[in-house]
Amino acid sequence: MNGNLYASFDARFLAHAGEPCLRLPGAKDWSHGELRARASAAAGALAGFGVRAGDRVVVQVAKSPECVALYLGCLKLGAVYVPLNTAYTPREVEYFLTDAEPALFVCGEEPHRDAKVPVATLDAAGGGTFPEAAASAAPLDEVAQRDAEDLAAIVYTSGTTGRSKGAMLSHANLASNAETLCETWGWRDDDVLLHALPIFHVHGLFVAMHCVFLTGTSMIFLPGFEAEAFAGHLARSTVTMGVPTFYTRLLARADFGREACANMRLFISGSAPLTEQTFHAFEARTGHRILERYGMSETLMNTSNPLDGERVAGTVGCALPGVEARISGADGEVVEAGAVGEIEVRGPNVFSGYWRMPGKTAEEFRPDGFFRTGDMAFMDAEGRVTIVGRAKDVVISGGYNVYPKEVEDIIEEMPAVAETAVIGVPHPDFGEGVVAVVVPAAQDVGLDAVEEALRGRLARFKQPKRVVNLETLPRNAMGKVQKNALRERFARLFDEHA
Ligand code: MLC
Ligand code: AMP
Repeated sequence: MNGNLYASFDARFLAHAGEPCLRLPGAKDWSHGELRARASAAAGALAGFGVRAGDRVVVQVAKSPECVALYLGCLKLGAVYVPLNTAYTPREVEYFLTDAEPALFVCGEEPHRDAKVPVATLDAAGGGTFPEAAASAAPLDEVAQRDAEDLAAIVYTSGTTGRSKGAMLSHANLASNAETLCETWGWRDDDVLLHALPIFHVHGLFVAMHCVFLTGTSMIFLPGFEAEAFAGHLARSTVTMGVPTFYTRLLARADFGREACANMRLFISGSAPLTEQTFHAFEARTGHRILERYGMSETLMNTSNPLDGERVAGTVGCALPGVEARISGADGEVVEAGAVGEIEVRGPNVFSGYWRMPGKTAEEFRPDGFFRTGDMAFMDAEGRVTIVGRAKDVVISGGYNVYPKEVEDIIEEMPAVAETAVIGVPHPDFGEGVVAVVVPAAQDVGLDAVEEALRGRLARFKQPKRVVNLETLPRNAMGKVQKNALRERFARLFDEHA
């Protein structure tokens, strides 16, 4: 048996060859057969660039059907796919290239730097040296033989120390999670997924697309999320997946309601907390109870509210079939039902470790194989999980993780700044908004000056949306900055936009 995830997709692509797979508004649809042919061509092109099974391919390109073919081509060839957020600056990308040591870097345009790594391009319109190579290379017909435990992808997640860690995901991790989700969410033969998420994170790349590939169904494939267009496409869709910002932006439209959702059977939310307020407002407006699930790059999906049973607002549901979840106290002992602790998970979905970081990997796993998520939660007697906060210092803005340490390190290089604490506070659009609390060296420091210091060094979504000046930062007896006190104090900073 071939453990290559692509082998499962290949069977569905063949079986549904004549049916649409990627529905592309304004352009010709790609059938399953066409996607299969494009994946083989991409695999052939990768081989032509010298990529072999086990090699990493770092990809930082705009969302396009050609990028989907590139991802599938990597799998087919047995290479390891390493997606990067398109918002990352060249300075940020440099780190990933050094760390991943890829055989090929596929990017939107030729980078202005000494290429230490072979480069190919793939632009937003599907042009570039990679598709050119794919058009002329001999397609790869064979699906590379892979062990299920072999690496399929490395997904970078930032670390609380500021250094990004590559979560190593195997074919087995991806396959087991995809199968479980299709089952849990009752994927139907006639389902049409509305896909507006980016495809450089696990949510859009694996959770959403794999449900389609594993069932031979189709998706309306949008380049990004724009509320009006999205609402329009719901009429031809049955399922969608989004971050909570999708739902708050839909609700902000007075013309959005039951009529737009008449064809829909399921709205799924994840990557950030869905507030009870949004859950109830969405139900009142559309009649749909959003199904919230919980996961992360390292573990793929862990828990889900039920398809048929009660979906409880503010909870992320129970552990998925085959996944074990438990709540542990600071001492590492499992706590009783209802008590808050760190959520730990174990199962075929859980990654094998961080790329070339055995020390970090060992720190995050318990001796019995449970992975420490860094999320604080409680579980009721039925196993239903409610996330209440995070043990890790991370802000989640519009579904993107921002690690304060990374932002603080650069702001503190500013001569005008004595010290800073970067926090996340409630934001009506992004759920949490990044705020820099700054102790100025002399005169107050403005947002402009901070933006100037961060320009080109940090992705825009990580940059503070507000800067607040304080004479001192609150500290505890140990000298540690009390971010909770700051979060409380500035909790209403973005209120005026509500
Ligand atoms: C964009 N901007 C953001 C932002 N997204 N700022 C903070 N947080 C964000 N998430 C900024 C841009 O830098 C720009 O700033 C301005 O907002 C407008 O940019 P845009 O590109 O027009 O934004 P928009 O398309 O409206 O994007 C918002 C969004 C997008 C919510 C649609 O962020 C998004 O698609 N988020 C999904 C993230 C996701 O897929 N997460 C899954 C991670 S996996 P300026 O100032 O330059 O104009 C995971 C595991 C799991 O978490 O469980 O799923
Ligand atoms: P990432 O590292 O980008 O994969 O983000 C994973 C993190 O997103 C998790 O550790 C959680 O903190 C958060 N997350 C994902 N889904 C949910 C959810 N439904 N509710 C609350 N937080 C979530």
